[in-house]
Amino acid sequence: MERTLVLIKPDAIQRGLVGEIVSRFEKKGLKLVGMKMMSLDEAILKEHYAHLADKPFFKSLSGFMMSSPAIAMCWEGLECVNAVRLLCGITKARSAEAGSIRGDLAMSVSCNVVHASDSVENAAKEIKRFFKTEDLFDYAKSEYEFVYGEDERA
Ligand code: DAT
Ligand code: MG
Repeated sequence: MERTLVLIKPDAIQRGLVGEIVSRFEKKGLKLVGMKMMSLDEAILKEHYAHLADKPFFKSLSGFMMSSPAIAMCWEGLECVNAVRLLCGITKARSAEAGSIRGDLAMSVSCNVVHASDSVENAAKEIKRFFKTEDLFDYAKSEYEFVYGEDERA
């Protein structure tokens, strides 16, 4: 099964949306394998948003991400990198599809409540960036019998 990294951004914590966001992933049938609240610093944000380092909004983006704590989560499931991106919706929240997390809970491009890894390759790098191996948990999830067909569980 794949794993992906999700960040609950400072705006979501300030707005009291943590439970709502976690619940979306739980209800989908994904397995939570790691979770921690943390203050992000410039070093981790430079790495995490390296693809945006030369953008004019980079400074305000990192300022926003450091404005209060964030919550890092690792979710597991079949092809879950793509499934989680779909659950989150597109970057510009006010244009994101209704039903998605950003589409339902946010209006902004920058304050868009969540981050999710955009590829299997980046998910592996991002999980390592935010979690030590011992902070990730392997356990059986009893509901898998009803979340997946037999062939999908193999
Ligand atoms: P996503 O978070 O949907 O993967 P991204 O990787 O392109 O989008 O950008 C990372 C974050 O940077 C995004 O969630 C919000 C911020 N951002 C992106 N484009 C922006 C813009 N034009 N103005 C302000 N913030 C922006
Ligand atoms: Mg991205």
